[in-house]
Amino acid sequence: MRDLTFGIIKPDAVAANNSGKIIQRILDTGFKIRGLKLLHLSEKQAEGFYAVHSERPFFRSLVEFMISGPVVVMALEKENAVPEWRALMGPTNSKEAAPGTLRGDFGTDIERNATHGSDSKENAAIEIAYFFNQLELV
Ligand code: FUP
Repeated sequence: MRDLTFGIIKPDAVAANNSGKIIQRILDTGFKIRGLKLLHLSEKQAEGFYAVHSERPFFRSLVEFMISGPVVVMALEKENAVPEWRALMGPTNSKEAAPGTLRGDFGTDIERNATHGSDSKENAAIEIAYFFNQLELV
């Protein structure tokens, strides 16, 4: 069954001109792009998106990073989209991510890790709805 997941190309990867390479990898891995846009998040948007982490020590720094430049937000469709997208990204910490994964190839550390991906179908639906309305999904 084909599912949707939500992804972000984060400010580090956009600033390094890696968006195109990352989108090509996404397509080459068999995802269909159902929604795509370039945004510069406001502080409020970033805080809301990461609200679940608001009590964590890294929250402020994460929000500052996420608003430091434009991001690309994406709704991605594939069979088992949530685990497939997380596998393509690799582990959260880019220092531990293998070459061939997006975080391994385009990220730097646990904060500047190039991409975001939903961790469940339920959160994918919430995160897609946070950034896209129905008319923006093909
Ligand atoms: P993931 O689901 O792989 O994005 O990872 P988490 O939900 O654990 O973390 C959410 C975001 O917080 C990650 F993108 C990276 C960031 N983070 C830090 O900046 N520092 C930490 O110590 C842990 C996570």
